[in-house]
Amino acid sequence: MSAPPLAAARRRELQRLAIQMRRLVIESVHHAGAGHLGGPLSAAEMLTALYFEVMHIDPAKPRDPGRDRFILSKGHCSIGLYSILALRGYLPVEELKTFDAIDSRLQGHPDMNVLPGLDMSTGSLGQGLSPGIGMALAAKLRGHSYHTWVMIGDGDSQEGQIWEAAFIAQRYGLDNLTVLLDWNGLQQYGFATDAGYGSLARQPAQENPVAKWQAFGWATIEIDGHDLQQVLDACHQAKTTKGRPAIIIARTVKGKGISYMENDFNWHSKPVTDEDLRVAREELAAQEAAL
Ligand SMILES: Cc1ncc(C[n+]2csc(CCOP(=O)(O)OP(=O)(O)O)c2C)c(N)n1
Ligand SMILES: [Mg+2]
Repeated sequence: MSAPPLAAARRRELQRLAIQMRRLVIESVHHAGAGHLGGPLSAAEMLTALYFEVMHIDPAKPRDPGRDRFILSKGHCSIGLYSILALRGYLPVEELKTFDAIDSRLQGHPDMNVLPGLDMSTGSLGQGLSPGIGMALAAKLRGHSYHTWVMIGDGDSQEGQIWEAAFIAQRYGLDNLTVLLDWNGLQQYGFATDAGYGSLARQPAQENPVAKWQAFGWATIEIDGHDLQQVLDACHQAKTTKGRPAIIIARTVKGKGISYMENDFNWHSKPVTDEDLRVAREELAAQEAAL
């Protein structure tokens, strides 16, 4: 089942927000002198859709018991989440300049104890889905109608804990839980496909996730994770799936939006030079002008 089609003006507005988010990510990492880039950039449309269109949330009431929950299991992409939270009004955009500084609320990995609006602290890969299951199960047991959304990475889901969680979520029929897999095909490093490594060659971050999640009893929805309408349709379909949890398997490009970062694992995490920033701003401005 599809979501109502976006009006053209609204689609442009959301696309502009995704571009703004990308700009904030790069500016913040440039300012901090360190940080992750590729993963936040591949998640831009999904985070924009969730925070501006899909989730039932109110930035003025970040602890409202009825709010939808969001967990960024790939917690190293925190600056993407902080940027979208800032655009949505949870924190001042100016505060992004404190990213990764000592005593900042915006640590390299999300800390729910210091920043209202975060539903879980994450950063050690593989651990975000388990608390999501707790939240979804609690909603069922207490008769709450909120929905729980968890974003995982393909490298993140190489961790065994994800699969223990996947198994238990279908066991409890958690149809109030949706996972978004940012399937960008890369984790921290690239692949040595042959180069003499033989059986020790690094494998792609996650192969054939559709069959794997189906085997674990989940409803699967495959999309282009950079197409906002597809993201919205998938969220709608996931939310209306009954009797089992759903996963949105979103094909994405790591580093999406900045030509020299796309599909290059070197930009997983890297300082941004003044020249890098200049080129990135220019490219994003051109994308914005073309909307
Ligand atoms: C348990 C654990 N092992 C290793 C790391 C270091 N690490 C940080 S990000 C990352 C790769 C994550 O890849 P993926 O989930 O695909 O993220 P994305 O491509 O979206 O950035 C690794 C290995 C970690 N944070 N936690
Ligand atoms: Mg990845």
